[in-house]
Amino acid sequence: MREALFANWRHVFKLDPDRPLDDEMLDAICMSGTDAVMIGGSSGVTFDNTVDLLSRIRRYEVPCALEVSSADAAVPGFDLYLIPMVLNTQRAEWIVGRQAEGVREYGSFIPWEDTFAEGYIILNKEAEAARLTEASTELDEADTLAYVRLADRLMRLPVIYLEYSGRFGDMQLVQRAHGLLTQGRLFYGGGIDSVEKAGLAAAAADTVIVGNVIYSDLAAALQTVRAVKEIGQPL
Ligand code: 1GP
Repeated sequence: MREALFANWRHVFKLDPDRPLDDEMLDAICMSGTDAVMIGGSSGVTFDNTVDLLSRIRRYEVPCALEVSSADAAVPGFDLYLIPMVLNTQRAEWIVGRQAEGVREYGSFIPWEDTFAEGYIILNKEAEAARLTEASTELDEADTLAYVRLADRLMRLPVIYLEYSGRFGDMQLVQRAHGLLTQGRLFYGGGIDSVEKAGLAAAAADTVIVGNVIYSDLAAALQTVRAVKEIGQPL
């Protein structure tokens, strides 16, 4: 098996195809030096708006990944497909149910070599993804680390994603989670809106995902790239 495309990604911008982004802003994102652009969102992601955004990003060399939350919006032509499995959901359909339906429907078209599971652990109860999936977000540290270990050691998932979307998380916890991993890569996302937070997240996680601030303060979003890259590796 060849090395996964994301094996060395440190910084990723996550774009929501349901939110407007003009050409100038998209140019700045794609030329920012980020390692990749990921398209994803908890709601409003459709085949059409995903195709539209992909075709605009394809003018650039930056790798482009699709986080597939709905099989209907699985668009061909991405460099990488990431399939979330929400480990702390109370509804089994978000662990493997919807994924199984997608495989049943599109199995023969799935580029398996470029498709990887992400073990999501959602820790912000206000996040749209937490509401949608009815995630048990009130986990203490021992619970959270148990999920991390289970994902890494038992399920051997290639990506373990600590998701605080909308709020900056507990970096000590993220760092401890990182310290437990033996084979998976730790993605962190949530509330990064400054150089300082980007640096803290980069010191704790393998890959830092920056989303919302793109739409609220593009200049601050762009500065996170350098802030992450300056921290060579998580501590
Ligand atoms: C969302 O983890 C990402 O899925 C990034 O979070 O939007 O809060 O930056 P933010």
